[in-house]
Amino acid sequence: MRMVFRWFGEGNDSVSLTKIKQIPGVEGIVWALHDIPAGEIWPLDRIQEVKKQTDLYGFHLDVVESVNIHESIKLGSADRDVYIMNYLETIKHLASVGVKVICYNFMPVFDWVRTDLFRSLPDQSTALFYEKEKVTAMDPLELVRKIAANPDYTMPGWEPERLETLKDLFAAYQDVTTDDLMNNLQYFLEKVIPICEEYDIKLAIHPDDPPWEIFGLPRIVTTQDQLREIIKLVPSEYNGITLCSGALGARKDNDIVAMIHDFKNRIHFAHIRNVKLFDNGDFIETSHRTQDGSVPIDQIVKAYHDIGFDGYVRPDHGRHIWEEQCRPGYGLYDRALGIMYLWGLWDAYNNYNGKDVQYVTNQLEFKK
Ligand code: CS2
Ligand code: MN
Repeated sequence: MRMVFRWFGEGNDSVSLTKIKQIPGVEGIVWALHDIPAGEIWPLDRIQEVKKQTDLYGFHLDVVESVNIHESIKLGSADRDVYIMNYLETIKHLASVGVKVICYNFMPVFDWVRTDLFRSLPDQSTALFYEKEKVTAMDPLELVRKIAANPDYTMPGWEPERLETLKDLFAAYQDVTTDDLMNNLQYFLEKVIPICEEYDIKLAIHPDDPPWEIFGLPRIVTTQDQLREIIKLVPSEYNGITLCSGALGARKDNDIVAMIHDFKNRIHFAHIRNVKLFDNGDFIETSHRTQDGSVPIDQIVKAYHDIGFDGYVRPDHGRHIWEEQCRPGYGLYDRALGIMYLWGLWDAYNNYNGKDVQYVTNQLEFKK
């Protein structure tokens, strides 16, 4: 596995590249131009600027997360081709700096949804929490009103400046079924995958988080069956998956180990993290360690090891520990601990024992 670490960019992340460089075995940065709205072309000079910054540290930029999909593409609206053309231009620009994998998602309206970004765990760390009942009971338009009245209620994706758009989007999705959404994904992939093949960039769809229907919006990336359907939409290895153990793991009936074996050649990016599930459907993110949550991280790493996985891996969300002030889920400490757990498992499965195995190491030659 090739370890990479998500970084939100200069001035946009509490974790510096210098700090990331000190985590053992990290070879690249997972990045994006977060200020470019979905559907717009990523300017070449902005991309090159990130390359310059990361080059200084010897990090590669092989993995982008995410080039977001414009809602018109997901909705199948009349203007979708404009945004697909823009997506193709962005792919070409990204190819020019050597990008190999683009992670994206096909969730209507929102990226991941949580009800509490800083829920306390018994050890006084905090983590992202999802209270099922709260979301089930929530009328999205009611929430729009609540946030408009008090921006403190904002959740990711519900930023006050987005509220008007949200209202329109809920209306637009009213009659969109899961079949429609799947067809719209197929339409998108049929246009984009040939360019991906030409420019040697693999697409990797991220599962829906949480992996079930929320706010009455259709969802198509929640189970092994749906993932199977998606990779069949366009039979090219460039049409692949970001297998996120945390997103998929929020469902008890998802067997991630089975998915790793099932989709092995199509997993271009692995997100590894743990979640603890409660009987009522709530879940909280935990440390990466198997025993702390409900997802068998040890077996997952073993499955990747068994298939000889040589793709990109990143720790996913972490808890907020040691009083770190950071973006929800994206602190340094717990993700770095997560990496060491993943390496610990991987190296143990490798049964290294002095054998000649190639390891990526950040350790520079020591100067005397
Ligand atoms: C999340 C998402 O679980 C995750 O990886 O942090 O924001 C993810 O980056 C996107 O859904 C991928 O498109
Ligand atoms: Mn993920």
